[in-house]
Amino acid sequence: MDVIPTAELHLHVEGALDPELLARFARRNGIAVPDLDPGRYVYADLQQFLDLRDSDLAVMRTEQDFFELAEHYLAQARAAGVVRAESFIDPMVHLQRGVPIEAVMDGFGAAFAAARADGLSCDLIVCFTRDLGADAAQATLDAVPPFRDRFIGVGLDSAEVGWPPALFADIYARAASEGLRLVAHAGEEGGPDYVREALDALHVERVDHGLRAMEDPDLVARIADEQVALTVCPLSNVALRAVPDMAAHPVFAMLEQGVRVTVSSDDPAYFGGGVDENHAALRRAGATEEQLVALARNSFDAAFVDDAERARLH
Ligand code: ES4
Ligand code: ZN
Repeated sequence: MDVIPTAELHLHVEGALDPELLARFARRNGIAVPDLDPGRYVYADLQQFLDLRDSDLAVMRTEQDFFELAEHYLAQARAAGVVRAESFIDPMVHLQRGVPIEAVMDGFGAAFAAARADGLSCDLIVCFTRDLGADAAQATLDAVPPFRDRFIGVGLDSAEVGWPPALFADIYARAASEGLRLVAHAGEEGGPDYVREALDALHVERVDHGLRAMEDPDLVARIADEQVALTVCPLSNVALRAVPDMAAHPVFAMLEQGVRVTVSSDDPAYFGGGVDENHAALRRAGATEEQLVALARNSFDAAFVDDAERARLH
């Protein structure tokens, strides 16, 4: 099956850390190689995945590690049909481990700049790790101005329940005033109220996941009416048990109800593959080629690019 050209709008670069890179970085940095048994990639919920991801990130120390991880994602993404990448990074997680912010921003930033110079449309989005709290998010926004040319927007990720969007309203207002684009994870674990709050308190331009918006018909009508994009990640949602199985994934209902829904891979090394594997899983669950092409068209419409670039992507 041919790859479907698409924009990948919901991808955590740290989630591309596969067993081969884990082993390479661990050896290079003199850290014990983690247990790489494939059984490690089974989760009861979001938190179990986040715990594994956090312990794996212990192998990442230097600017070169960050550069090679991003380079690896970008090469895989191109092969998977990605023609525009808007990719999340989580600087706070690395700063917490004592990695200097320069290693994170310059390593990731240089790999994205190199891919751009090589003809791939791609940009970074700095995420606030919501369960570290609003003060840490504020500190992150305070720390990144020297790297302002390396990213285009801010996002909000990690454990959702107990960390409602409104906690971060002032920080998002400041990010907006600095010309940054705004997105947030909402409605993956949290209910429809989290999605509504991301729209009303944070003024996000897209919602990452947004699955549980489907429980509230008025909210779905608004999202369809305003054409707020939802960046859903089918393999992630099944792996983290946000949905029972692929056939029951709300992406099908979203398309039927006129929602601007897109497909991305979230954390390709942890959930079973890139955007191409997500398309394949949707096909196996009954998605038609027309539906997959509609999802890709939505991704171009939802991308943070100018009109000329959007026309080129379409
Ligand atoms: C994440 Cl909330 C969430 N879901 C999937 N991957 C993630 N990486 C960081 N936060
Ligand atoms: Zn995510």
